[in-house]
Amino acid sequence: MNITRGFTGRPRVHNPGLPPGQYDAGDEWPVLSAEVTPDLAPADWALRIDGLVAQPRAWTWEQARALPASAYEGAIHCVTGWSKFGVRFGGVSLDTFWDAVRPHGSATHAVAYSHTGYTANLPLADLTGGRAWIAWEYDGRPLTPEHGGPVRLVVPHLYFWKSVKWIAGLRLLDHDEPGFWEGNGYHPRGNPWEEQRYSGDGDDGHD
Ligand SMILES: Nc1nc2c(c(=O)[nH]1)N[C@H]1C(S)=C(S)[C@@H](COP(=O)(O)O)O[C@H]1N2
Ligand SMILES: [Mo]
Repeated sequence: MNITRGFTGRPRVHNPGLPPGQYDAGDEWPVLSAEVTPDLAPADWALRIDGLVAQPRAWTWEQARALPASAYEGAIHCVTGWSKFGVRFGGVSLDTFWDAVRPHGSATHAVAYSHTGYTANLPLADLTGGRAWIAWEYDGRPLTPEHGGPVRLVVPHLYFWKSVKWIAGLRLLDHDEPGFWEGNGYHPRGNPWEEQRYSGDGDDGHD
């Protein structure tokens, strides 16, 4: 064992679930919001999916809650450095919504947008295959407003800035269009395992 005198941080235990350059936030769940937390009641919430789809449509809270339940259990990774393990988000898989709207073959990317105006761009491939959720529960409880309640997007295999809080909709496009952070120098894809923090980091933005 290697002990460094004067080192006051938490013990460094090798954790294979920790992407490069990240630390384990433990029980902490920091709040990161670029905007003021909106006062959004479930009755005022709706999700709209449009753009390059066969059947654009919107879901109210009641309609979304009636869809088959799906949960994510695992880790989340914020680009500022913290990762959090053993989180549990409950909601509906985005695949269920794609089945309803039927994306065109030409759709390659999505812009996810918040009721506040915050946006994030994502390759459509990162939002399919059981890797993305529309979530309203955390640890079996309603998602709190500061963490995106009543409903947020959860895309845990990418940096958490992609997981838009107070999600209002997804628009499918045939090209990539930078969102809020991506337009401010962050990476278009944001894969934590490739350390794609800033534009130009890591590989070309594909798997
Ligand atoms: N609407 C909205 N969604 C957002 C953000 C934001 O500022 N506004 N911040 C992003 C960032 S950088 C992170 S790390 C996570 C933080 O979620 P949390 O506050 O629940 O930890 O939300 C993401 N989604
Ligand atoms: Mo973040």
